[in-house]
Amino acid sequence: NEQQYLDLCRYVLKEGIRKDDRTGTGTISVFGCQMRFDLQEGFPLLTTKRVPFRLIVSELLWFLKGDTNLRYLLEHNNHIWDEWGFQKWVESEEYNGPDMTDFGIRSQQDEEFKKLYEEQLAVYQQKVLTDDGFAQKFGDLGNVYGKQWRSWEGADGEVYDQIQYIIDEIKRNPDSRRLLCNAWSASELKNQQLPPCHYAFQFYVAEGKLSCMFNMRSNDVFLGLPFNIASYALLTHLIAHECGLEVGELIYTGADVHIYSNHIEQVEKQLQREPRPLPQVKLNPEVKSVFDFTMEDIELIGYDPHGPIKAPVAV
Ligand code: THF
Repeated sequence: NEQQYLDLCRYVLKEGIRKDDRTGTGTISVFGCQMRFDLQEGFPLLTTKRVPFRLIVSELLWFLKGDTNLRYLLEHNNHIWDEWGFQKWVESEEYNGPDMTDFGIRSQQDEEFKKLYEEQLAVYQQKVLTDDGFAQKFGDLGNVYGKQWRSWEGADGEVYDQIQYIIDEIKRNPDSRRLLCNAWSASELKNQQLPPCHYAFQFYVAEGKLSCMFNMRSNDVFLGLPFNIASYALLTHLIAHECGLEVGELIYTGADVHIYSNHIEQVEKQLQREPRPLPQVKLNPEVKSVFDFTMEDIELIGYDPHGPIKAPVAV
């Protein structure tokens, strides 16, 4: 199971082509990959480095609430999206602190700047948490995943809940080939701090098991992909739970699959490690609806990973 991820890392290191990117970091990249995880074999959270599961849970619950504001994530001590909201603030008229142009790349190259950046980021986080007006204006990432999943605005002016549709349809017509959620909307790209990376996913029911395939246009193999696999595995568990199904397979399809040039040493370190048995996820049986889960209702059992490996995120 995990071996596939490690093989994908090896493949990108070996065959990847040097390619510049939006963030100015540089990547090695391949185009077009697929992996399949049998969810019956265990929960696909990497064991060759510690992956912070609680961040995956709070991010997924945030999507499922239809929320797009960082406040919820900050309340759960989840900082994986901070940079994208921060960017909105420092590029606005209202920001009058030190110049933060290209803060992502500069904070990695310049120690002095990094201090200034961390100060400003702390100010930003505090304001999002405590100032409602500020949070509304600068804490919101725009019409990102939560909005598209739960309140898609149709060309007809109606609002569509794609997750509810999938659940209703699985219960009514499990053989459906339309169990699909699309987060990519041509008319919304300008209203999103970052266009969706995992832009669509589809479910499939056979022999009492729920499978899921998710598609990624762009994928950061070292930092993002371990999160994305675990997130869609968990979503599959939640929906299977509500619909009274077992879990089946999780299938990943990636397009521009890349390793950032400043993650290569970390990947090589990880590749030295032996995978350990996979953990299991346990859901509170009292909770019926996917939308009612809280952090406490989702438990990870038997996770015994190797140590964490740190790496800078490209913004
Ligand atoms: N941009 C880039 N460059 N990579 C991504 O993976 C990514 N995402 C989301 C949006 N833009 C992206 C954000 N998801 C981490 C994990 C997922 C992220 C962003 C960052 C991260 O830094 N993980 C650390 C732990 C961080 C912590 O403990 O706070 C790790 O070691 O796993 C892909 O969806």
